[in-house]
Amino acid sequence: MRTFRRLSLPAKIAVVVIVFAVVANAFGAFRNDDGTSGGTTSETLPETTSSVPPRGSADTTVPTTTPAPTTTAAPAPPSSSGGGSSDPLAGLTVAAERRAGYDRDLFDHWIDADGDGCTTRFEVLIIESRTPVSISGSCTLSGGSWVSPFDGVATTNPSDLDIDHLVPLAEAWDSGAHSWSASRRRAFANDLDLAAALVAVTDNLNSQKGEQDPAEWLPPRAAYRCTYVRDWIAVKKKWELSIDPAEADALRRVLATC
Ligand SMILES: [Ca+2]
Ligand SMILES: [Ca+2]
Repeated sequence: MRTFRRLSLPAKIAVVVIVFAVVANAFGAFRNDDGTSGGTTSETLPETTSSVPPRGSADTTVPTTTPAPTTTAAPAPPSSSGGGSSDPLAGLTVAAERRAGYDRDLFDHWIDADGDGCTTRFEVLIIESRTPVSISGSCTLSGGSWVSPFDGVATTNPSDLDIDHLVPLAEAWDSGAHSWSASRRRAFANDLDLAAALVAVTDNLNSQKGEQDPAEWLPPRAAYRCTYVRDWIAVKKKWELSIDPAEADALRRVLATC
């Protein structure tokens, strides 16, 4: 300080200018080093980091959010599990039978619906004859020939044949007909529209079958059983009759062999 006092005014000014220049130069050096030197000062300068988002965090989060790999895992439709739609018993209700109140006379059967003199019984014989049938008098048939599907026995004598309700009247009652009107029971008992509903069969087999369903009785002719069971199902479906659990098992058991 003593030497500074001894200096002349121009010299002092020169010293001040030099000192100022050195200091100013030093500040300039710090600013230029911000981007390159990466010293501790660069981390504290807010100007450079404010315009650019925090790089470290931004750069790592972007790539993790842009890919969406979840869409490849989503489509997994197990719709190829067919089989349910091919169930031959689909649409049938499985329920316990209900016998209370049954009387065969509640089914008005063997009517002459079209008034031509031939009852339903004779209509079936005429339809199922394998040869032309002549009808005379009060529906007397001649010239017919039949083969009973239950046993394969052929006959030309219609009195050897019974007309079987494939689903017996009692079975129908047990599986839903108990809640029907009399006219619906009559329609069921005289169903000529569904070929499977009424079948001309050897009379003693019709008696043997009685009121039994496929869990209890099947036709003796094994080659016919698949048709018998399919026809049974067709009748039950048409008339919206239920099947009992044992009956359902029997139907499936037979169908598995077809
Ligand atoms: Ca008739
Ligand atoms: Ca049954």
